[in-house]
Amino acid sequence: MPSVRRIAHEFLERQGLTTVFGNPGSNELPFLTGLPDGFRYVLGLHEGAVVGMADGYAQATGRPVLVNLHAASGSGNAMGALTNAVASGTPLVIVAGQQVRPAIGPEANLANVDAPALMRPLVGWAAEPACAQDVPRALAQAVFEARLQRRPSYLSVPYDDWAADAGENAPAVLDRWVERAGVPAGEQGHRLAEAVAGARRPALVLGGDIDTAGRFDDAVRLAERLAGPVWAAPSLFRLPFPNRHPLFRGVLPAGIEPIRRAFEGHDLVLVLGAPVFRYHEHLPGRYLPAGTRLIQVTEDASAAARAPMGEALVADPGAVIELLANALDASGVPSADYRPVPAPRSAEGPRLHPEEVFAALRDELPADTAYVVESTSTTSSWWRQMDLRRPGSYYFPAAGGLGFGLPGAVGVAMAQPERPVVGVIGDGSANYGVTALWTAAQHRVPLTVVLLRNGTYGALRWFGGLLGVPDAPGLDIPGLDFTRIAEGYGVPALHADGVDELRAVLAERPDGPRLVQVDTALTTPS
Ligand code: TZD
Ligand code: CA
Repeated sequence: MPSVRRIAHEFLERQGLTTVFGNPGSNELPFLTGLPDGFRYVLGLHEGAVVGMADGYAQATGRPVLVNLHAASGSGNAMGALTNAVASGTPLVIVAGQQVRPAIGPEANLANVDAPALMRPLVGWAAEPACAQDVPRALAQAVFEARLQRRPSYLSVPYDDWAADAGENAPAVLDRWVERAGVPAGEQGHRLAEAVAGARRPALVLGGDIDTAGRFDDAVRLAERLAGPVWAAPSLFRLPFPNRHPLFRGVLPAGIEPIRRAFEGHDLVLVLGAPVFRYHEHLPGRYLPAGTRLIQVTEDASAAARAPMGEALVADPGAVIELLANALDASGVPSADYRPVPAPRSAEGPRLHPEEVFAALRDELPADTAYVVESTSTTSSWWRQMDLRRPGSYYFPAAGGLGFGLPGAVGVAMAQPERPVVGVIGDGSANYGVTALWTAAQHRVPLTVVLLRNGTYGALRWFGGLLGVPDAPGLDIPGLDFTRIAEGYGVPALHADGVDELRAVLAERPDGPRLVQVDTALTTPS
């Protein structure tokens, strides 16, 4: 009879989960012995970076990814990063090592006392199998739960289980396949199409899920047929629509009152692939203007159930886009006239305005560049200067937890080595996931990190003003030189002194990782 480990490895191989992001400990070693040839273990030096890299990799490949963490301490280190993976619906399959079964009760060192409870409520499913023979089936469940729920799952496995005999039924799991279909039934689709076709002034709100699902171009087709304005959902983590398209109105501000204002005059708001809504700043008011009907289409049943207003249909928003685009006639606005970019603002003194940096990226990098952004005070500068027309062009920490950007960029670049990838990272944000630079160096990941150094937590200074807190301590971060930090992790780095030097450096096409630091002036997010 094969061992639990043999069956588990073969199952992962058949499901295509052969790239493992991890940081191991003693409990995990028995799972990692005898990995078949096709497996690749991507070592991260801190679990936050491990999850950030896996998140970027899974988002860019569109597939579940295996993450290997060490017991309670490693899982705990990963949890901040997991908040982002939850909000972006990333199917991470986390397998953590547990002490041997007889040592858990007495709480021997490295026993994860109640492993599933530790990870709830973040993960969609968490378990520790009741016996060794249930490990292969439970591993399969972890993979399918992550895929079906589009949420990380967590499996804790006592390390003595891996060598155990799997039992005669274990191979049955190897042939399992689980998928979902999310097309609305005829009557549901008909009603929705009628509501949309009958609207006088419809507006579209698109969430990051649209890009995740590969429906960026289909969304353009639908919008042009609707011929109404398009917003991106607030707290955006992927760009679902070309940001200079004539119908695009930008990312909705993440507050109740400004969203109501944006919808004024629309009889129908159709929200596709987003929660309603991920507000951030508390700006109270009425949710919707009087007479505005809101219909949300999402695959996430919880997002439908918890919305505070509106109607919801739990269905695949991609399938709904197709259904609606086919139901509407094709007399919409053509997409020819994309809005021009304004001249970048400049700053006083030697520092660059972030708009000058972003204009340089826009001009010097190819049009299909993927950007992973974690720079918080520069959001409005970013959208003023960028011209993103391709799917998979933009990633941002989905729950606002810093530490996704740098590792996420490494993961995206590993997933798409043929596509230019740039991390746009603040001097505050960089520190939360900085060890990912080492992984990038070891794997020679083709990636440019543009490090914006303004010497402060810029967004928090702005928030201090909003909240009437002008005197909070702990907001400045002087004395950081990321060229030396990067070199220490094995990544070549340079400091660009002016916009000409920056543009010249960005025009080069390196085949490995590099970091470009630039001093920038403090701006506000909006
Ligand atoms: N810790 C974590 C894990 N996530 C967070 N979001 C914060 C702290 C709080 N925080 C923000 O929300 S923005 C920010 C912090 C510390 C400042 C980021 O600084 P930066 O970017 O240099 O990356 P800006 O452009 O200077 O704001
Ligand atoms: Ca900063």
